[in-house]
Amino acid sequence: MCDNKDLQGKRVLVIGSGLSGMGAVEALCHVGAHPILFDANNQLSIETVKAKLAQGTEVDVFLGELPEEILESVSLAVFSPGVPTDTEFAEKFRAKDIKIWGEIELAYRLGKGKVIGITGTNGKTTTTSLVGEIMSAYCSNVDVVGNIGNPYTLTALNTTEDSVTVAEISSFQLETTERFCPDVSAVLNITPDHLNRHHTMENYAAVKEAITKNQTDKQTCVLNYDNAYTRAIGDRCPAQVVWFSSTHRLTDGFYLEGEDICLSEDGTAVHLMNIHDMNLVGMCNVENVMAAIAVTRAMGVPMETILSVVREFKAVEHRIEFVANKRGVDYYNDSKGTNPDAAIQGIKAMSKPTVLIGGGYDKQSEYDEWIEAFGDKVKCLVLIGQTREKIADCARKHGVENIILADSFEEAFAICVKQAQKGDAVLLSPACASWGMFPNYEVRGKLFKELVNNLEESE
Ligand code: UMA
Repeated sequence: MCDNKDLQGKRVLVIGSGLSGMGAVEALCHVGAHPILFDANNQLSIETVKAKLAQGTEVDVFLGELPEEILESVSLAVFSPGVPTDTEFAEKFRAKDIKIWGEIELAYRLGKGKVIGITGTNGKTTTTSLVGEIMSAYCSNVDVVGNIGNPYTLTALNTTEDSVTVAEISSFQLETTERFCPDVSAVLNITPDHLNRHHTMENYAAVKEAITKNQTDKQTCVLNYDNAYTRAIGDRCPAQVVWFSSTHRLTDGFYLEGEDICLSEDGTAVHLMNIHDMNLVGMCNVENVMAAIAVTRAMGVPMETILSVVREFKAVEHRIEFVANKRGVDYYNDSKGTNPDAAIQGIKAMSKPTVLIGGGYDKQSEYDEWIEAFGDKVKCLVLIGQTREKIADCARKHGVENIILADSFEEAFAICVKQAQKGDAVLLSPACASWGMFPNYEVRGKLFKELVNNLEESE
């Protein structure tokens, strides 16, 4: 995998000074390349950007406009995930035959050992964390990296032949892969998301499929049998496919029968575990668990080890996370419900009348299916952000009457507290990204939890 020598002495342009870009700069310095860092945000200062790097990291920083002559001196650019690849800016690189890699391609080429790559519209973080915990119970030297918030480039250089890297990979990150080839890949589901970046579902699904494009029949790809897009990948996939399904009794693969997760292979079906033995709620999590079992089994982990970790595993932060019961009301943080499909899982997991906070950054999603999933569970819909009017119109069309628009997150929360009565639930599951109001969904979720925890027990 390793072409460190190819990078030695090379000038490499890194675009974006966020988590991913900083990881790329550090890794490039370690292998003796000369990174140049560019960020389009002219509000940043060179000093603050440099201060984010480890001491001794040598890098030239350019902000705002990229000087044209830089393109003459580089043959490789590393784009951060948030930088689109179908723009005039990216075209300039292709016109000059400058290769465009991203975090995943760079780190993969620098790393050693086994690699697991997990993608999908929803469930990536939960599945990646669970796979990480199962692998850690089986072997040492496990790194959990990627979209989960830990740049792959920061761990790749410390890996050895015995290492296992578990990477959560977004569609943004897959756009810039070239040779990336995980030993085990998984595509959990593909539903509409990020259409402002990928434009069509076909483009989006094709980018997700890239996770398996370089695999061979000695490697494994875990796919969801219930999703039309992931099922179609099975027809073209170069790897051995392992299926999972929560709606079909498969003759070959992992499936749900009543409340039991089962495995059928070579004509024999075995019961693995009851879904009530896990500490996670919602059908989405049953699917995530089946995918994680399939992935880790393909990595050779004994089933007893896998199941004992699954039984102990708790929900990841911001994913249908129970925060507290205050004044008889249950508060749930599903800030990671950043698209309608994820938010459908959030509302489906509620069993009480619910006051729901929705809205945020506009990714040009459609909200009908999400609102249809409310049934008669949502007693009040509190809307925030850029999409609040669009969602309100859609909700009215579907007969939702109690809709309140708020100007800030704090105001939305105060409305929820007023609207919720003893025995109700308040759910933050916005169906939208947080951008525009927050830097990311974590900050939004943490603010929600802080507001809940600051509530007095009694009025
Ligand atoms: N920038 C430019 N030009 C552009 C766009 C951005 O210079 O055209 C600059 C911005 O000014 C900013 C920097 O790039 O300074 C931000 O880069 P980024 O948006 O790629 O964010 P990072 O901090 O590098 O974090 C990225 C991922 N972010 C996105 O995909 C938007 C993180 O995923 C990921 O954890 C991290 O790399 C490490 O891999 C977050 C995310 O929101 C969690 N992911 C999306 C999702 O899950 O839906 C895909």
